[in-house]
Amino acid sequence: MTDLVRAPAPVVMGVLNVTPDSFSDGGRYADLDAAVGHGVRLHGEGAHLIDVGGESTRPGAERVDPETEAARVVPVIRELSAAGVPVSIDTTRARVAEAALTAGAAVVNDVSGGLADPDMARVVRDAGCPWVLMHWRGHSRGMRELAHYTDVVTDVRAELAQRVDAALRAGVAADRIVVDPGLGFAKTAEHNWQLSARLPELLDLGYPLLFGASRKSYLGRLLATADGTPRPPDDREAATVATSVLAVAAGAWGVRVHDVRATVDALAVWRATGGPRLVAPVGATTGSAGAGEGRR
Ligand code: PMM
Repeated sequence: MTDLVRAPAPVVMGVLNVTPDSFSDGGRYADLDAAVGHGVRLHGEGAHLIDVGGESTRPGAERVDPETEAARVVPVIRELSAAGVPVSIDTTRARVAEAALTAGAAVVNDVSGGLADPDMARVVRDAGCPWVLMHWRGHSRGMRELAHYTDVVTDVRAELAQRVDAALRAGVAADRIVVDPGLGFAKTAEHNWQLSARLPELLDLGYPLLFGASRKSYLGRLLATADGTPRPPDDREAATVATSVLAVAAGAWGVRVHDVRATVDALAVWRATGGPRLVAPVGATTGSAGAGEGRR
């Protein structure tokens, strides 16, 4: 698993939320068999990693206690690992990460980039596992109020660089670090489009970059009906696939998606075309059609 960070091909991370309330798949995989079955299916469809989460991070979500979170994810991770399915644990809590790693998880995906729990760096360092540091400004309940930037790309880049420095200072190896712009986390739709359009500025940090746009509400707003009704999460797949291909073509290391098959198929087309890379014109900004006051 350790070479996953250096994988030459784009890494596809399949989302498995073992929560009652995630915005897209909440409640669907709360039962152990359903969760394990879905994880095995996503792996069979080509996901390199199954990202198991036990706490919803949708805007406004209430927190769950660590025991509940661990009780949701640990049995699923144990079974998936026993079935040979590589797993990442999507948590901001060191205790939950530790329990997940013991159960067989190979990667820690921390949407707080190490900010939420000061003990996370120690857990990751001791495990020697890859650590996804996502850009984050605060827990879901209050993150809408935190979506203020001078220039979102410059600010996210600087804040991610701080998280990387903190991880390195804590003894985490540089080749274990993956960064993530955190689409939808304290970001308006316009912020998400800016980050998507200017990924090379984030890639310039020098770390592999994970891109998580799948089914997020800014895509629903982009595809809204004439009267402004957002496209529902399950019907944002074609847009999600487009984000995956564009992100990988811009140089992203990997994508985090709900519908693995669609993205794997699209990336097969990209690869067969020779893996063309987008080169952003200097000073390019976004065409933010449909972007409004959305989150994610
Ligand atoms: N988004 C969500 C949860 N975890 N992890 C990373 N690294 N990047 C993301 O963008 C991200 C994440 C929220 O989406 P979900 O509710 O569909 O899991």
